[in-house]
Amino acid sequence: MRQSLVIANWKLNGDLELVNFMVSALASESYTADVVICPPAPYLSALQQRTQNTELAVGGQNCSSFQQGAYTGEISASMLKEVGCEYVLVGHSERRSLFAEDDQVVASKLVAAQEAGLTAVLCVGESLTQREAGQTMSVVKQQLLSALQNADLNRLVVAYEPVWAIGTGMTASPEQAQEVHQEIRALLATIDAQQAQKISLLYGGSVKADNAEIIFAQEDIDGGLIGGASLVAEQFRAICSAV
Ligand code: G2H
Repeated sequence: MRQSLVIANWKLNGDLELVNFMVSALASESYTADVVICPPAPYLSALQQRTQNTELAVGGQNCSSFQQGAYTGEISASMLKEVGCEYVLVGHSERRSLFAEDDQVVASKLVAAQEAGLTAVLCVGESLTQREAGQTMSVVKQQLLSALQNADLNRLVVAYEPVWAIGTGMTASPEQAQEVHQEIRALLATIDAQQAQKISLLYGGSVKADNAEIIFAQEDIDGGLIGGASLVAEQFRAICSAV
């Protein structure tokens, strides 16, 4: 049986007040799923302190592919680990499109994350143009396999996030999402058939309290990567309980 997982991706949102508020709002309940919060990096330590003695875990939204050195503005995976992170997102579409992260950069960040002892949450997904051109599976395959060349499948979560569904209010139908998740699991099985059955696969893209349950009910979907709705306590609590 796979571990279900819900990850909050706050992106460039939130403050110390939200850290305190969300921990109080979430920690009072218990969930079947593991629940992870990825705030902006300056709030990681505060979040780690507030979540001690709770079941909530902490994750980073990004890490450097470098371990240390003259790389102004970068944050290494081992630094994330030291301040209490267990997870880090790698290859989110906003990093790919807005910060020019290509498959090679994503692959090196993923290795850096795993070498530091973090579980890498690899994000993959096609644009609307690519979906309409019938390229969904080839894009996902390219992003997935290029990122996993030197990866440890024991420290891996994969999030399928169709770019056209991110923050747009458009969600993939449960069938569309399941089709791609099934394909991702089949691709993982070409690397390691046994481990592929154990890797948690998440769906992301405009997941809300009212669509979470039907998406999470799909056979190969083990939870979600949640953006906008993770900033609203009642929404996110309901999503965590929908797994
Ligand atoms: C996709 C998702 C979180 P949202 O980026 O990673 O954001 O739920 O706002 O679409």
